[in-house]
Amino acid sequence: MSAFTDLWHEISDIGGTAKDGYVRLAWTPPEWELRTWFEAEARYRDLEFEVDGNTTMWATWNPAGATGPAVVTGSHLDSVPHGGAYDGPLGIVSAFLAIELLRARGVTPVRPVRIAAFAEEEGSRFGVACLGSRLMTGTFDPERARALTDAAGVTLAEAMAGYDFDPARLGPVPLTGIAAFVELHVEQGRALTVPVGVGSSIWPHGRWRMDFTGEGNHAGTTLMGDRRDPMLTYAFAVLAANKDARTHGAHATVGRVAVHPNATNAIPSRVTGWLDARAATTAMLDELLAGLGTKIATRAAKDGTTVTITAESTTGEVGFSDRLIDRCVTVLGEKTPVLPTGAGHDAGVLSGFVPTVMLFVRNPTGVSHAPGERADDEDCEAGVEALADVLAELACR
Ligand code: HGY
Ligand code: MN
Ligand code: MN
Ligand code: MN
Repeated sequence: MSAFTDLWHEISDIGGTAKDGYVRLAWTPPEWELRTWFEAEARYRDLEFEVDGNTTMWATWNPAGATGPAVVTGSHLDSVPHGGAYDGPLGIVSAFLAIELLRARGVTPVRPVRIAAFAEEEGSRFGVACLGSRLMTGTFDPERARALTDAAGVTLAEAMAGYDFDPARLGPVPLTGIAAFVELHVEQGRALTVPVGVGSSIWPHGRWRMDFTGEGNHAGTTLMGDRRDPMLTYAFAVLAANKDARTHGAHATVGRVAVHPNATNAIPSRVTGWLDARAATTAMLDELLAGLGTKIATRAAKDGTTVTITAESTTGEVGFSDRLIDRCVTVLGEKTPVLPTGAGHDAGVLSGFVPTVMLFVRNPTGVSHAPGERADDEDCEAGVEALADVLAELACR
């Protein structure tokens, strides 16, 4: 077995279901198990371990003579519900192994090299994507974060406190200690046909909560013409989002819905749908949202329902550091593909504050956020080598 398969298998059962992927939500038992693994791994590898106020875990290689801001690599350990194994953890496992490789090569960095594992990257529990990195960079209000609730009504503050984390410590962390951030991640479509590529940019994207209200009533006795059914407005919104995304060359998805009272024989009184929308430019995304807002409001008036659309989290256009992209391509070979992605990442949040770049590892299925997400071991090994080469380039001079 390779060093990669060995370490990968240490976490491959954590949060796994028999046939339906991984459920590793922030501040839950499986995520805690991953946290325990991360800490043990850091200590075993003689890296300094710490957890900051946003519950980001850090493992630092600080060899004698290393000074100044660190080169940081890392990703996240949480997953979407019933997601794949690679989205997030691949960047963490690769980071430990890249440091191992650099040590084996006798490389001595002049700057510390740190691994970061950010919390609630998927926003699968509390709705806000990249919450840990947003809090760190001061782009999300800690007060608002503490009050976020999950599907069971548990607040984020309560969820954190359940693991003895102090919610009062949420908030910005000085970024002056970071010279550069490199996130290695599984590629999430079919865009990469060689083992490793370099990220160029992230599509602007966001999440919008759509609340539809109508009148709950009996399914058998309410005349069809008397109904004020929010499910109809919701269904219209889903179809309109799909249709308009196609005409705008954008992506729109409604992957989550809540219905009240959720009974087969009752016209619902409330439906909430969550829209995820992404486009190549902010102008395209804004145009898509504006058009949809108008169409859905018109439809609601016709249905006798109401709709309110609220942004839960948004990320503008992200372009990674040209200088870092050039250095990655120089180190990895001039033929290395440089590609954009429609997926969001902590790297996207950090790129507004520190020089940032991403490395992508080929995904042979093109599936992500689902159990079919894959990366071949050989490609992951190539990813570790690439990350080690890039860290050496950034941390040794
Ligand atoms: O949703 C996303 O794009 C990311 O994987 N968090
Ligand atoms: Mn993801
Ligand atoms: Mn991810
Ligand atoms: Mn009845």
